[in-house]
Amino acid sequence: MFDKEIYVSRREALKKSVGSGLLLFPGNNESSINYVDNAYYFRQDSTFLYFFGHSKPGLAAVIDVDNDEEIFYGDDLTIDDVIWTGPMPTVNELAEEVGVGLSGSLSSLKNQLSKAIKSGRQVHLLPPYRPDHYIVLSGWMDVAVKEVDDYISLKFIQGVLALRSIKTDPEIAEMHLAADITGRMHTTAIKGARPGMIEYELTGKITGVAMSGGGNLSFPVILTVDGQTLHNHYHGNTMKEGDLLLVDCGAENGMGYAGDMTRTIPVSGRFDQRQKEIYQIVLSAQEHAISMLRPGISYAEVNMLSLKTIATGLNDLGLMKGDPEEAARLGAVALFMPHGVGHMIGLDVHDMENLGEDLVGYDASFKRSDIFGLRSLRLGKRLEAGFAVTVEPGVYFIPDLINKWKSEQKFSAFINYEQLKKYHDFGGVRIEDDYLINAEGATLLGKPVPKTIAEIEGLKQEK
Ligand SMILES: [Mn+2]
Repeated sequence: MFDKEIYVSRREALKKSVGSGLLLFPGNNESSINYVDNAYYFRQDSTFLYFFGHSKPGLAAVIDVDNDEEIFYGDDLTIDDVIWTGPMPTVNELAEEVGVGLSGSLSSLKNQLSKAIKSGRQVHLLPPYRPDHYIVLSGWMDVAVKEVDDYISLKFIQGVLALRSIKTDPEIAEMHLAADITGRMHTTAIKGARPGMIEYELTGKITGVAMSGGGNLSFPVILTVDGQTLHNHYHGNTMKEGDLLLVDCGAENGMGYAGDMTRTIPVSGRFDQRQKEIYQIVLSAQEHAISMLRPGISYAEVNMLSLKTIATGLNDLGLMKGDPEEAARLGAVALFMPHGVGHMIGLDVHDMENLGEDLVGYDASFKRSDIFGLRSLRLGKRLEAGFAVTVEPGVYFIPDLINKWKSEQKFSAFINYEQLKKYHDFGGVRIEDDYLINAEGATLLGKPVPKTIAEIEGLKQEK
């Protein structure tokens, strides 16, 4: 955990920005896999972690802004619990560790909340994202499940967003650690991939690297020879000579901060000519995007210039034609890159998306596009110093999408469907790194991981 004072000052700032009412922070509970006592890996709610530090199930907290009170809730273990779990600090001790003066049981939380609601006081909630949150909140607040959403508070959301968007020095140090573990997952994958191996064998190895860093995966591993399928979680293919392997994975470290990186590598150790050409286009798009990172630039603009770089490269190969800028703006490049160039990252791999993707990524000056491809950009607003973002352009050849667009002759002024026939079996390339925006530009999070064609081929030759 961070120093107590960090949690205290975060809560002080939040109280000032919300101004009145009761702020409710439900921690996460255990979640069962196939019977009650067999639970998934426990992950604390990120906002609870941010303001109250403790990563244990069965906790909650309230900030009563009107009376300037903070109360930490949970049930102390009984001797029956201790037999199974070992001794644990009391709820009062947990509260003290993060500078909270008051503590109580979960039944006293229920009393406090239902009383507050009956007397007409304002209770602020963040949007629940697990089904059990609704049941728990309905019980605590003594309102119907379908009424829980009525308590979601834009003021609370915006207060949390404003604080968590700007990464402070102690958080940046954690993010470097998370990116370093993530980098080790990638060097393991680059060195380990070889013809004859099944995707799950390598997935298991890099999952082990994440866990050996003291935390866990920050999201389920994407490791596939079918890189054209964007969120491919199937790991049953055998890698073959000539295949490209797309690996998009990340670790979260012991403090819960996430890394998220992608490398695309030749299974056999050498890119062929066609792979080199596409890879180089994606790399140029990423390098171009990185060179633009600085406070004040909008991520929508960074996205647009990445698409333009891709269109220029594909024009040179004869796969696209026409003006690259127009191709990017109108949405023609979405055939090859149907996702956005990146997203915020922090305690969540898509940071704070539980608070609302548009609230995190857009604001009054930047509205989400409704054009296919451009609308998938998760972050469009202006960057600020302290933002942590991913930069992840890609080029994919998705046969079903190509066939559909071709049959409609969609964007036929920009796309050379005849030439594209030769690329249906290509797969996809994505390259992704994490950057922190600072006053002058941006800093890479974590140590650099081989990325150029020469670096990746070089690392694959090492024994
Ligand atoms: Mn990502």
